[in-house]
This record gives sequence, structure tokens and C-alpha cells, in this order.
Amino acid sequence: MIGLPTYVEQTRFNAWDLPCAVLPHSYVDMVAAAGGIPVLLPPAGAARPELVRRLDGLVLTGGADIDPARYGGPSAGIPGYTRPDRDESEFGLFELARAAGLPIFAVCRGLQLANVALGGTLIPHLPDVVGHEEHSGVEGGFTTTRVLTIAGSRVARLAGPEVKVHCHHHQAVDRLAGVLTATAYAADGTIEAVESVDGSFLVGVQWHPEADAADRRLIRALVEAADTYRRERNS
Ligand SMILES: [Mn+2]
Repeated sequence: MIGLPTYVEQTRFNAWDLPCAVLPHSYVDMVAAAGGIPVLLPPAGAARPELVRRLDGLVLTGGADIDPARYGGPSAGIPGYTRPDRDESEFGLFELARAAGLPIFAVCRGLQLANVALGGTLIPHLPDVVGHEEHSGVEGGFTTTRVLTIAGSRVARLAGPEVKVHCHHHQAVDRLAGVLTATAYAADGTIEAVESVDGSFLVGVQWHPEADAADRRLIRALVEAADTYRRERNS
């Protein structure tokens, strides 16, 4: 049972146009393709321990910017948007999941959330640092780029030395949290993947694996780790 935090957005479908708890279906497909049971988790106030006890793994999904106040960043003047309801729910969820030893796969915003929750900081607007928009994606879509993985890392073992990835982000890791190590980089030096150094299963990618149906290697590893976690918890 793999938890997937949802967005909350004004959503239009059929005759309806109203606030909805939504998630790109590609996340559901990704988890299901790897044999996991997707469990959608809308923000509803503080995260609850009894929820985390019913999960075997967690995929931290993409979405809005992390509130810069959480890492001492600028409070105004940065392009983008934040979602305080998601921050409240997902920072708590991440903390509970870490405490429970749950395997975690963090995607885009999820990687950024993990880094901030563990004490790191973010670059609030990456084009200001790298001088180009190659990570920014397009309106409603992605740009593709190649990233190089660090030999010996979990990401390198799973995905190989070089990965063609889908990017859509304007923030990135600045100072890395102490328990994380960078395990993939773009050509401009942007950190594109991280993982924990404490033996736990915590893998984060700045790119969007849910957008690549041809490559399910990372999510399969998460679901395998979740299956092991489930069996050990129940034994
Ligand atoms: Mn990128």
C-alpha cells in the first residue's frame, strides 16, 4: 500500500468546476505498474500516525513550491506558487514516515520537501543561478535532459550511469541536508537525485519518473522495499 499525497486545485471536468483533491493519473499508473496498491492521500490537516501505520511505502509527489519560510528563503518576489495545506500535511507525513522506517520515493517537490524537512535549503528560482530555462519544462509539460548518476549509488545501480529524464521545476537543492547525498547531476551542476546515507530507503529525484512509462526501475525498487517493510512489520 503506497501512499500518494494529492494536490488540491480548482478542477474542471464535465459540467463541474470546483476545488478537488487531484493527482496526475500517471502516478497511479506508475505505482500500479510496479505491483503497488496506490492510496491517494489528500491534505486534511496534520498527518496522522494511524494512517502511516496502514502504509507500506510513500511516494512524495510533485506540485507547488515549498514555502520558502520553511528554509529561511525569501518571502516575496519569487515566481511560482505555494500550497500551505499540502506543506502542513506532507511535512508531518514525511516526519512520521521517517520515524516508522517507511520506504520513501520523493519526486520533484517531494525531493525538495525531504531536503528541507531534513535541514537543507533550496534555490528559490534556479534560472537565476544557472542562467537558462532547461529545467523549467513547458506550460503543462516537460523538457527532457540527461543526467549523470554517481557510481555506487542506489540510483546508479537501478537506472545506470546516465538517465534521460523529464524535468519541470524552477527550484532545486541548494544546501543538502546532512543525512542526504547527491547521486545524480545535470550538466549545469544541478542536483537531480539524492538518497539517504543512513541505510533507510529514501530516494529522491528532481525529475518526473511517472511521466516515463517505459522505465519503471525506480518505482519497482520502492515497491520491493515496501513489500520487505510490510513483511518485517507483520512478522
Ligand atoms: Mn532538472
